[in-house]
Amino acid sequence: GSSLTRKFFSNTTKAIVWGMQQRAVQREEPSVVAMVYPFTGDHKQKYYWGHKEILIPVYKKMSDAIHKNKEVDVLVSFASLRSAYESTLEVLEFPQIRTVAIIAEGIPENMTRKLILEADKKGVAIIGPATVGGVKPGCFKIGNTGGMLDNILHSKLYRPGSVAYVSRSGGMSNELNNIISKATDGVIEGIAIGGDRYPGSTFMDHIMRYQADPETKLIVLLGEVGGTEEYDVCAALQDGRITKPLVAWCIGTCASMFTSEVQFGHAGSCANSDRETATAKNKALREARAYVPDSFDTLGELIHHVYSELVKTGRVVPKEEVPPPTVPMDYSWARELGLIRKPASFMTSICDERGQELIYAGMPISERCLPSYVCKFFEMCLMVTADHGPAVSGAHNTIVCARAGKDLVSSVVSGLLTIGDRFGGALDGSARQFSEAYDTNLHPMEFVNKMRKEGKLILGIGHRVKSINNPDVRVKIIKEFVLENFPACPLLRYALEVEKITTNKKPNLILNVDGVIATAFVDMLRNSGSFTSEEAQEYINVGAINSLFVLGRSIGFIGHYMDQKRLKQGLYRHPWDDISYVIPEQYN
Ligand code: Q5B
Repeated sequence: GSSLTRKFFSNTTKAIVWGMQQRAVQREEPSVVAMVYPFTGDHKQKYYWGHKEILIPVYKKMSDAIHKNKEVDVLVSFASLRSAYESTLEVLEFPQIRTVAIIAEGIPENMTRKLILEADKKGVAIIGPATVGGVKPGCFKIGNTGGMLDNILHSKLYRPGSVAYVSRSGGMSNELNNIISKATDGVIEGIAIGGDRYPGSTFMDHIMRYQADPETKLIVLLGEVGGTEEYDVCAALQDGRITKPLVAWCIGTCASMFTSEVQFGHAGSCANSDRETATAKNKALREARAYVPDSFDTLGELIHHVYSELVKTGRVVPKEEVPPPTVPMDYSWARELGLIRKPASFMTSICDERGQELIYAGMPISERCLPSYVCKFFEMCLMVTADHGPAVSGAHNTIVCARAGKDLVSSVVSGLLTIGDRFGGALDGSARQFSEAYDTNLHPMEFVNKMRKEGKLILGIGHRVKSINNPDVRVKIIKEFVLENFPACPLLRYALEVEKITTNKKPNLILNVDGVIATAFVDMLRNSGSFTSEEAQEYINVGAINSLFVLGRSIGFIGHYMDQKRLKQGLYRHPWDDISYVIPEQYN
């Protein structure tokens, strides 16, 4: 109602914020003393206060927030358009709250009107809905009004000036902050009443507050196409309720250039009659002795002109310029502006997920970077290494672990821990041994003898159950594919020569699945043309080849885990008759 001529904000204003709007709190603190967020229990949230961080209580219930903070009389509501109606009605039940700012856009008009009616009955001022709110420099800032800190400093919103404004649009209120700070000694208060057809408080509500405030010397009104509220201002100018100089402009004059009716961004910004056009309202304001520029472009000049006259005639004593407070800049914002840098703690070169498409090693995932025979080779390796039955060390561990009631990750990890030079996972060692021998031109026989002399096993040779009489089909599949498809495979051929010698000694000393994959992998790295020789060597050194076995076998372990759970297998205990108890004789 128009009787709300009291000051809404002072430098002791305390407010509650409804909703988890981090930014709205960060810069208003300590005027924000509590938050309401019905979706979590009572807790505390950290917010910046200058260089420090402070804790602000968050309440689940509005009643708790209000009762525990008796000094609060403002509520800034970031409730969504769905919950704003209910939560505002709730807050109106508490006489302690005198001003409510509703940020949400899109609240149904019938609900807004009910809210306005209820608020009027209780003498509560509503700012919004569909607004960024407002600002009273040196006292209070609603929500995100004024923009980022650099903008607040630029528009001198850290200290009061002499000019008060009211606008509909929040975006345009930022422009007014800028214009007024350049044309005058700055803003003393600015409110954006919001773009809905039925705003909770009107231009006149705020203009009459500014009229009543002795510190406000000049009033700026930024109206817009749609509605007839500006005519109330004309009437007040004409009947002497407004005596302070008022500079006014209604935006949307371009609407007349369109042949059809134009709906601008706000729900209320559409002229339903000639009277509601921006041109008609500007004319009426001018006739009612408001200062009206020829266009928005000259609004700043006119404000400056009127302000200068006030200074000249002594009605305004420009406020003394105070140095802006030092406010630390947010780290993320400073980084975005390129003002600071810091050495990164992590480096990565394989994956960049920040853009729309995932990039692997500089290559969008939709593009294939390796020759198709290489991709096929990888696929085959993963298939043949995925599982080799429940009896092998890794699967056995996974099964025992699963049967001990452990979870998937624990059981799989238990299996993975067996991977190494003995039970599969001898690939890196195998690649190293074979390539070193081949690169130093050792004859396969010399290599076998050398290893024997050194008492070392040849990694990639030998199998517990497979032999030349019981060939390992996995090895056969990979071997045939590589011999047929790789441009060159000298290391695999070398390993096959070694196999001829070892199987001559013992039929189970075959080139095993690790050996065939390891030597083929080195051939791929060296001969596919996709890697430099340095890169190829580096992959061998960093253990890239074992990763194929680890990756493939993880699939098998997952399978064994699931299988055991599905078969409802109970705790495993190894049978006594399968354990040879070697007890020292004196204890028998
Ligand atoms: N001898 C694999 O041995 C096994 C020799 C060797 C020279 C060798 C053994 C070995 C190297 C490691 C390796 C990965 C332990 C295998 C795989 C995955 C799997 C598993 C599955 C799956 C088997 C008997 C005689 C001794 C030894 C000599 C043995 N290996 N000489 N170089 N590499 N290989 N691991 O049968 O004179 O009698 O004292 O460690 O590549 O297995 O399915 O089960 O998918 O899960 O236990 O397929 O070869 O033979 O140790 O009793 O030795 O042969 O010096 O000579 P065995 P041992 P001597 S990929």
